[in-house]
This record gives sequence, C-alpha cells and structure tokens, in this order.
Amino acid sequence: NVMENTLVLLKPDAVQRKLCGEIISRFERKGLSLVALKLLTLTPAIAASHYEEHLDKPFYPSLVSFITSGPVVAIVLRGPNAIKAVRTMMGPTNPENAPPGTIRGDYATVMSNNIIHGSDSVISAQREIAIYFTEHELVQ
Ligand code: YYY
Ligand code: MG
Repeated sequence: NVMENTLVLLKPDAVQRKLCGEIISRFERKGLSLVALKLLTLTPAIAASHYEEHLDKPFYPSLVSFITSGPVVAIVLRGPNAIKAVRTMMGPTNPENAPPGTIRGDYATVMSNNIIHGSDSVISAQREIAIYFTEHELVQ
C-alpha cells in the first residue's frame, strides 16, 4: 500500500445543502486522515485552473459557472491508496449510475450537481493540491 494525498472538493451544492459534515464523516470513518481543509469561493481563474483538462468540453461553461456559484470545502485527505479509495467512495461521475452507498449515489441526482470532486491520479492530485494549499498548510 502506497501512502497518498488526494484533493477533495465538496462542491457548492454540498455546502448549500449542509452535507459537508456527513461527507467528511464518511472519509474519517473509512480511516483517511485530514491533512488540510478550507472553505473558499472559487474565482473563475481558480476554476479554470482546476478544470483545465475540460476546457474544450461542451459542459465546460456550465461546470465553471456551477463550481464558482458558492463556497466549496477544499480538503486534502491522506491514507493508503487514498486516491482510489476516495474515487470508489464517491461513485461514478453521473449520479444516475452511482449505486446506493456511494456519496453521489446517496446524495445526488444529476451530473451537473454531483456534490463532490476527487483527484483521479497521483499527477492530478499533486497538481490540484497545489492550487488550493501551500506546502506549509499541509499538516505532518
Ligand atoms: O472526475 P469527475 O468529477 O468524476 O468527472 P470529470 O469527467 O472529471 O468531469 C468533471 C465534472 O464535470 C463532473 O464532476 C461533472 C461535470 N460534467 C458534466 O457536467 N457533464 C459531463 N458530461 C461530464 C462532466
Ligand atoms: Mg475529474
């Protein structure tokens, strides 16, 4: 098992619906550790940096509009294979395909409001963590 850091965003719908505590609680019960955490509203520039891989996609304008629509919670979680563990707990991107027991399956109905982001690889985790946190904001 490889110890990994991964970036989670609780999206504006999660904050607005007051689901942050419940979702963070799931990751804590799983055994992942909180390494950094902050509440912030994304600027268009931060949103563009976060979602640069999707710049050419048809859903990009609505995605940026949604992710900047209210505060998000940015979290760094750490644990054995944390990247895959978080993605498995999140469920598929489209909540219609997300089984009960997953976060998207339990709390979301449509892809445009799917509650949570989680890094999908070591490379993207490193890139995304650096968007939100400086090195000294990560606890040891
Ligand atoms: O990593 P993940 O969030 O599961 O999905 P991505 O394919 O990276 O897409 C990012 C984000 O974009 C997704 O969470 C919802 C939105 N989106 C969309 O609105 N419509 C699509 N067809 C695909 C993605
Ligand atoms: Mg993604």
